[in-house]
Amino acid sequence: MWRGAAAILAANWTGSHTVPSRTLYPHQWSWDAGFISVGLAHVAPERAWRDLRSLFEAQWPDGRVPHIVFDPGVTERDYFPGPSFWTGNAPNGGPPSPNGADTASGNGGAATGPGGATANGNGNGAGTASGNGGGAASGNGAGPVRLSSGIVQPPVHAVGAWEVYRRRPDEAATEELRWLYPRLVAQQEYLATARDVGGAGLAAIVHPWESGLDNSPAWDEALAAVPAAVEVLRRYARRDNQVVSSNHRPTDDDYARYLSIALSYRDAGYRDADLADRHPFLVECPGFNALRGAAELALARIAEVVGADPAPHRERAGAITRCLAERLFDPTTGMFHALDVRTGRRNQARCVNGLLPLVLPELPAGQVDSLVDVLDSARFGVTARMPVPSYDRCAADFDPYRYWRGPVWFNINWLLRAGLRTHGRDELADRLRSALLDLVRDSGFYEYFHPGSGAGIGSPAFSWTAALTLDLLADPPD
Ligand code: 2M8
Repeated sequence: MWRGAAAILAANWTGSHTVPSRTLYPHQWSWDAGFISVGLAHVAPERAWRDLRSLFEAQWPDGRVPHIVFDPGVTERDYFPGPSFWTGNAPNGGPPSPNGADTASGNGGAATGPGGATANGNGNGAGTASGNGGGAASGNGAGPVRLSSGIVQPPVHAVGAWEVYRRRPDEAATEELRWLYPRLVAQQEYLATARDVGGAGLAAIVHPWESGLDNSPAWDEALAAVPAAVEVLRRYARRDNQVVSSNHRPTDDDYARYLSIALSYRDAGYRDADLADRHPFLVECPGFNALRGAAELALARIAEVVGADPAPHRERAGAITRCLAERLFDPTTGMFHALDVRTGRRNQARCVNGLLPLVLPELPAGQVDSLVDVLDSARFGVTARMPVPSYDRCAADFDPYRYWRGPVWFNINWLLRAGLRTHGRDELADRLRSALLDLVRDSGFYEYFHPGSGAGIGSPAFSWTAALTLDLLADPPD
């Protein structure tokens, strides 16, 4: 299994970064890169550092780390929505030309990023509206320009960087941490300020894609209020449905709304000022915010290595934990729920992101007990065979095939196992680890898995499944 997982990571390595999947996701994805680094730490730490550097070279001047950094060598046809959609450079707003990736650059001059990073951005610093929309161009001056999307994903990179460092804490790794630290801090700062739309200390996501759990039922209500950009979708061709079955992916209706939200953000220059007045989708996700907290704790450790003050990071982690505990926990369901900032309502669906606050060590003991009960109940139960599904098994609309609406995902389960260990629930954590390893042993390194049969779904050679398998194999129970 070890060799199989390492081979997938090697095959998905492009020379500067790892793609999630050659067939389905041929660019670099933000939170994938964080999980991938955790696995690369065991087999190729130099690639782990390069991967993280690649991503952060594309960081925007305002601190945001884009959810996709596009590979200029990949054509527009190989992934939708590609760079011309995000930059707004598709001719007349129509379908992108195959050469869009090559022509969509040149939006502006160099801007100085956080920590002295130089990014050839397009002036999308916080608060500046750029008529040309987003799609920051990355780079340190060397190599081709890499355009990006303008939205983010959960900040798991500090956790990844810390894992890579602690597996081999030599001078080269310390140097990498010195380079990354100010950039990771800027990423956190962006989320803590520009994205605190609700004003309570939690970051709001502006698109379901920012959660990483794209079509989770957690967004259904908020999404229903968004107009569907049916005409826009019609002008493009979805690529995902040509690669895997459309029953295993978000629906066209979902996509029409995803495009509508992305266009709204893009056409406002990816500005975050006044989001509450104009943006159609603003939701506080418990998973996203729990991972912000976990990032602060990893930053505290990194700060100690690079000679910075760890105390403010620990304080921020504590503050995020308190906000989550007060604002997103529902005692009637015993778990956390996403809050729609536009309506002030908490979504009632029981989704797996509502269990992720378990990664926070200072979560009140009563909430920890409650999450563990839900996790081990019939809704999410870790049976001897199966890890935790992405949605409540007892829900009427539980769908064992459709992406984040039922199937089992490796990255989420890896985080839940870490959370269980944080709270001393070792027996359950060990069961989860065994179930995850059984799954890949029987089915392969798939993107996601049927929560009943364990059959693999989506991409068959998926990077974070391979990476986190390596980590589980290297980390047996005490
Ligand atoms: C999926 O999301 C992308 C959009 O970002 C897509 O469906 O095209 C999600 O599973 C997300 O969490 C993941 O990071 C990405 C790449 O693996 O794919």
